[in-house]
Amino acid sequence: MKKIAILHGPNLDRLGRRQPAIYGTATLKDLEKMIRAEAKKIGFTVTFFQSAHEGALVDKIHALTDRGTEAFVVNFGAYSHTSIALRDALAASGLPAVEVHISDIKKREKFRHHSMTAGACIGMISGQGFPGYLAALRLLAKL
Ligand code: CA2
Repeated sequence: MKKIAILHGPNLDRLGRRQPAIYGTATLKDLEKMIRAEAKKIGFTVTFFQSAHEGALVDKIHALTDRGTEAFVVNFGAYSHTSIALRDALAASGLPAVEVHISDIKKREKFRHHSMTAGACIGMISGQGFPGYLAALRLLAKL
């Protein structure tokens, strides 16, 4: 059974409360329920962590790596576009990671088109809504 950590960045705890046209009406809790159900089907155990703080996410990647996590599914929110620190933390973990974006970042403002952190991931899934996270789990299941 693979141990997977799902990391959520800033503002993802606001899902379902604002901007439903972009992010839908379901909450982070709903998303985690969906992920848990898919993980159970595949035979993964999942843990979740959300923070608005870049350093807290970096520290969590290191701690989870040291405690036996085997892969990551990450949506670092706006930090995806800027954070060399998060990219380095994922790379330092040596673990496979899949980056997910609920919205299609290529179809939004230009400043969202590039992901800094995707460079340390084995794949990026963007614009599939919440099912993108399930696709990320299935991708990791193939490794
Ligand atoms: O599409 C995605 O998943 C994003 O990672 C979401 C981030 C955004 O900064 C990225 O460019 C793309 C934003 C997180 C969610 O923000 C919300 C804001 C208000 C209400 C609900 C969510």
